[in-house]
Amino acid sequence: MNASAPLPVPDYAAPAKLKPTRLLTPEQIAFFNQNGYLAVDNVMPLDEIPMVRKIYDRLFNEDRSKTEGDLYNLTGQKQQGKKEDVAQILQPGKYAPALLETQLVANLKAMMVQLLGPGTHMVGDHAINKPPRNTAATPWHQDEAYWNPAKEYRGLSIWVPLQPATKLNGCMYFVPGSHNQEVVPHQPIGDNPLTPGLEVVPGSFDLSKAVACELPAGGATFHLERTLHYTPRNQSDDYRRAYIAVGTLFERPRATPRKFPWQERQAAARAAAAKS
Ligand SMILES: O=C(O)CCC(=O)C(=O)O
Repeated sequence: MNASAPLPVPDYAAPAKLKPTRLLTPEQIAFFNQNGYLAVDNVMPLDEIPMVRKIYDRLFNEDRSKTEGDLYNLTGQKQQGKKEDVAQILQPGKYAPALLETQLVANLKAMMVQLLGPGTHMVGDHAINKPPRNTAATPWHQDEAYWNPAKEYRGLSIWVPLQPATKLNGCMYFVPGSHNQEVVPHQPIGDNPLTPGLEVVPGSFDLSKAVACELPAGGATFHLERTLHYTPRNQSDDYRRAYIAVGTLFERPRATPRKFPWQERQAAARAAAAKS
């Protein structure tokens, strides 16, 4: 393979070679179905955390020249030579296939099936890394606001912190029951269409019932495609690392078309910036 050829996307859906060592309880599954989210204290062997962290940190540092094409500043415009305030790598498994061979991923694949049913498979992963004392939260959003408005989905994300996740360093917050809503109006973060991230238009949803999910390292939160969620900025002196696995039961054309004007604004702004 030529050194600059794009790396192939791994077969995320491939059955795990390892048998799951942890599964969800019927009570946890019932909680997820009712609330649209779930927090679990431990989804992986604790002795695997240092290895996963090492791979993770390498992707954002030593291997940055390889991951650059999939590395974004989620909450702002990427600037040459400037570190991201909220750094995101799409498909880290493409750059570090060893991640997909871990007991962690084997466990998450089994848990996805428990939550959404047979046929559910992993479709991708991402990594969101908040540097110490960063200035940006990941604002309130629904994941489906990022996806194709011509399709309907049943999907979930599993968010795994590689150090304890707290209110201070940026744990996940959810609005219980918000998975039952339609996709609410979103806009690019800060209303800047060159920002890749999205936020709920301020005032368009009642966030007063939000709950924080603090977790030990190697725990996880689970949420559906419409569950409203957010993480605050990292006020600690360490990185706040999260590995995220995405699973799908189905994605199919919608009977009624919809438009996500926020995506159209972003596409138009990106095209104009590429021309100038
Ligand atoms: O890690 C974060 O800051 C946000 C994570 C998130 O939005 C997600 O996993 O869907």
